[in-house]
Amino acid sequence: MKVGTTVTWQNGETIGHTVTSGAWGEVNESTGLRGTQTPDGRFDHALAPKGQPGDSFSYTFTEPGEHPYNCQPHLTMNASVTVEP
Ligand SMILES: [Cu+2]
Repeated sequence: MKVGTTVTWQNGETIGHTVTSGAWGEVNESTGLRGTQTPDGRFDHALAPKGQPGDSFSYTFTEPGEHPYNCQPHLTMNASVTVEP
């Protein structure tokens, strides 16, 4: 996706999650659990359970590059957004 694109995360589950920006790594190949996480403060939103206020979060990416993020309480929830110039 291009710079300036807004991404919306929508919680489709009845438990809370977070959308927390920052590098993560050392994922265990058998368990999927990440070994490191380094929040960078770009965004950190607690997603409420589905159907409750705050169950979605939007962020507009203004810088190209790879932007990793994770869910703080769930060590297998690791992802990234790639932004092209
Ligand atoms: Cu989660």
